[in-house]
Amino acid sequence: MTTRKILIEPDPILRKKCLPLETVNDDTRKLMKDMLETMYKAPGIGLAAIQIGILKRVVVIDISKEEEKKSPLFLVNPEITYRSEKTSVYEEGCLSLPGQYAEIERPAECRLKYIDYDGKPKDLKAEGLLATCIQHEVDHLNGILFIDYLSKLKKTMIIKKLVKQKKSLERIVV
Ligand code: K1U
Ligand code: ZN
Repeated sequence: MTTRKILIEPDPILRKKCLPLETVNDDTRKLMKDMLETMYKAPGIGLAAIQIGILKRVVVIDISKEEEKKSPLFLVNPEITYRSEKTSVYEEGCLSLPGQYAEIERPAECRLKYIDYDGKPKDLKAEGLLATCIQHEVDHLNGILFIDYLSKLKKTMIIKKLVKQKKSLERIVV
């Protein structure tokens, strides 16, 4: 398994729309294993392929706690088929927006259709953090970041901070 570099906003690739996969083969499984390793190392609870520069509709998620057994979910071509009227608010983070967090309101429950690691079609009902994480990751596949739900002022401030962070890191590395 290989860990991959995670793209940071403002990177134009993060704003692209990802394409569905036609089949799940060994290359797809290698990609999903690399994504999982990259996510665990970050650390994070989710990762979309677009965040490592691959414009395919592939997501990995693991919301298990450190003391619990790992419980990864591999989602190919995930499609949200139901969103509840009831909403919930979570403080979200994003591996492409390091150090930035904001409370985001989303449907509290959702239902998802996807293809699993073995290429089998699956259906999943989710609530709580899992529902939030699924919606955050499916947004990535459509070029959407959680900052897009904030006011223009808050969004601009976050992007400015990230640009500044990137410049100071480049100064250290050079
Ligand atoms: O998609 C991503 O950028 C990953 C993101 C997923 C996410 C977090 C919170 C709400 C919705 C979606 C993250 O994993 S950010 C890091 C994080 O949440 C975390 C890190 C270490 C331990 C526990 C959580
Ligand atoms: Zn994210």
